This record gives sequence, C-alpha cells and structure tokens, in this order.
Amino acid sequence: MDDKLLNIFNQFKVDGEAYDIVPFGNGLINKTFIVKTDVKDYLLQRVNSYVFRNVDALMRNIYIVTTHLRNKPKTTLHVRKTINHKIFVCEDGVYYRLYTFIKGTRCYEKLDCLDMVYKMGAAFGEFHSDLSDLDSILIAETIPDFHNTPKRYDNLIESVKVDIAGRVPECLDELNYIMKNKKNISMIMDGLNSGEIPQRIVHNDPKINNVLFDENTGDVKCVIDLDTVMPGSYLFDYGDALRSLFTGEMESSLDSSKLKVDIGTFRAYTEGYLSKVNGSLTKREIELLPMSVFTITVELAIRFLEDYIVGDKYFKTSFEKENLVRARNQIALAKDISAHMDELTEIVKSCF
Ligand code: ADP
Ligand code: GN1
Ligand code: MG
Repeated sequence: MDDKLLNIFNQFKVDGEAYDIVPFGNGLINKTFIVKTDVKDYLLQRVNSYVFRNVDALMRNIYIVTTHLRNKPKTTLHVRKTINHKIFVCEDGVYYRLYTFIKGTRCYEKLDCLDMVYKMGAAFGEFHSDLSDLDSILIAETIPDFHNTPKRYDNLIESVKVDIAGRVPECLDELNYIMKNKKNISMIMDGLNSGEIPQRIVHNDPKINNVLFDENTGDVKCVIDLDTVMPGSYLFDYGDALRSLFTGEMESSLDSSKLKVDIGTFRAYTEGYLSKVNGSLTKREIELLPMSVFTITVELAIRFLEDYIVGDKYFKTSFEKENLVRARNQIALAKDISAHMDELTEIVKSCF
C-alpha cells in the first residue's frame, strides 16, 4: 500500500482500517483510488490542480450541491470530512478528497441498451430540476468560460499563432473544418448573452462514465463527477450527454468512421430528458436542442486540438498524438451530426 496515500486517507474521519489502496476508474482529469477497509470502501481522489485552479471553491460547490440534493432526498456523492472538519486535505500544494464508495453500482463507457439511455436522460433531467431551486449566487465559477465555445475557438487560434510545440502543420485539415464552422457554434453563448437562454446550475460534464447505474436493475443510482457543476445552460448538458453517448468508448479510436449518430439513442435520451424538464424549457432552448449536440461536439474537437497544439497539458493521454486523434474523432462525429440535423429536429418536434 502507498504510504503517502494511506497517510492522507488517515486524516479523514472514517469507519475501518485501510488494507488496500488501488487506482480506479477511467476519468480523464483526476487521479482516483479505491480504498478498501475492513468496514467499507471509500473513493480517494487527487484533484487535478492544473485543471482546477481554485480547489477550495470547487469543494465548497460540491459540498453545497450534494447537501442540497441529499435534503431532497436524493442519492448523491457523500463528501467525507477530515478529523479537523475540513472537506479536503491539502499537502505540499496537492489536494485530496474522499467520498463514500457507492456500492452495487456499475459505470459504463458505452450504452447499448436504449432503456438505460432513457434512464440516463431522465437522470440528468431530474438533476437539472433538483438544482433549479438552488440559488446560483452560492456556486462559484471554478473554470471560467468552461463552455464558452467562441472563447474556446479564440484560444485555439491563439495557440495556433504561437505553435509552441511545432504541431500546427499536422493539424491543418482539422483547423480548416473548425474555422469553416465558426459561425455555427456560437448560438448557445449568443442566447445566454442576450438573455434568450436562461443561465442555470448545470453539471457541465455529463458523460456516460459520470453516471453510476445499479448493477442489478440498470436504474441510475447517482450522477457523479460534480467538479464542474456551475452556472451554464441546460443545452450544454443535453448536447454533451448525447455527444458522449455517440462517442462511447471510441473517443481515442484510430478509426474515425466508427463515430456516428445513433438515432435510437438520440430519441431515447431526448424522451428521458424531456420527461423531467419538459415544462421548464424556453422556446429558444427547445429550438437549439439538436444544434447543441453539434456545438458541443465541435467544442470538444477544439479543446482536444488546442491541447494537442500546446503539448498535451490538460487531458490525460496514453499514446502519442492521442489528443489529435480525439479531435479528429469529434470532427467525424460533428460531420455526421450535421448530416442528420433535419432528422434530429423532427425527432425533437415529435417529442413535444
Ligand atoms: P474524473 O474527473 O477523473 O473523471 P470521476 O470523479 O469521474 O473523476 O471519477 C472517476 C471514476 O471513479 C468514475 O468514472 C467512476 O467509475 C468512479 N467513481 C467516482 N466516484 C465514485 C463513487 N463515489 N463511488 C463509486 N465509484 C465512483
Ligand atoms: C473530461 O473528467 P472527465 O473524464 O469526466 C472533461 C470534460 C470532457 C471529457 C471528454 C473538467 O471529463 O469536459 O468533455 O473529459 N472534464 C473537464 O472525455 O475538463
Ligand atoms: Mg469523470
């Protein structure tokens, strides 16, 4: 067992004695470990402080959101406090937090079962409505402009000008596609800025492996990974969940042609989501549901490409050029979403 991690774990108020600490899960951002004790299991995380510059505020957000959800009452992450009543441990500038391990659950990288897709849509719809009575003044913006797609675009262009790692010449086709679509990716931000789209507290990272399903029933037990819960738009969550469902386990696939829209998945997720939020969406939000999937997919392409160009600083990588491959895959998916836009629009209409 890693002594350093054991020492961190022992600073939390817990039941049981740790006998094993092992890496866990497939997140791209934090470092996650399961801590086994003779009484129960815990989930220890080293928070990525390159990505999250203000972990104090981030942990306060998570504490407020989980307390709000638990009071509903809803199943949510349980932040464990330290012996000194703190909600995290900071040692040598490195931040750690501890959650109760949610037992009897499974996490998926892709979903083939449309019933589970529907349930995932309903779970995020419920998450949205459960947070609609939380005062947004309480929640800090821990990553400014997280889903400000035009700003992400500008950052990409800046990184191209500097070309610090000399990688731009390999990325010309991808840059070309993104630049051609500049006008098509600003609608959500335009709506938020004009007030046509309400700002709401949202998850901001609703990918499949951020949902825990009951291992027996396939019901959603809990929405996890609350690091990015911040003010934003329902459209970012709706679009990104579908992007993630279409991408499945192929985010880093070497065969871009595999990334495609799945109409059954689109319909099931949309029906599940709308079953919980139908009455609270504005006209403009409803209009932009299909387009949000395209917008967020191009935004991810922008983020992966920028990270490749600056030398892989943000997303974990496991092979050379992985961020370029990820960007190519999101572009392939964006092209397919664009080709299906009329069909997606008809499906959304048929759901109302
Ligand atoms: P990252 O930000 O790196 O994606 P996550 O918070 O999503 O980190 O955690 C990584 C993985 O750990 C999740 O995908 C899930 O499999 C697992 N996980 C996270 N929290 C819990 C929990 N409380 N109980 C059980 N498993 C969890
Ligand atoms: C990251 O942390 P994880 O793996 O759930 C990222 C998301 C991306 C996703 C792409 C804080 O999510 O925004 O959509 O990778 N999270 C952060 O797989 O940047
Ligand atoms: Mg995650």
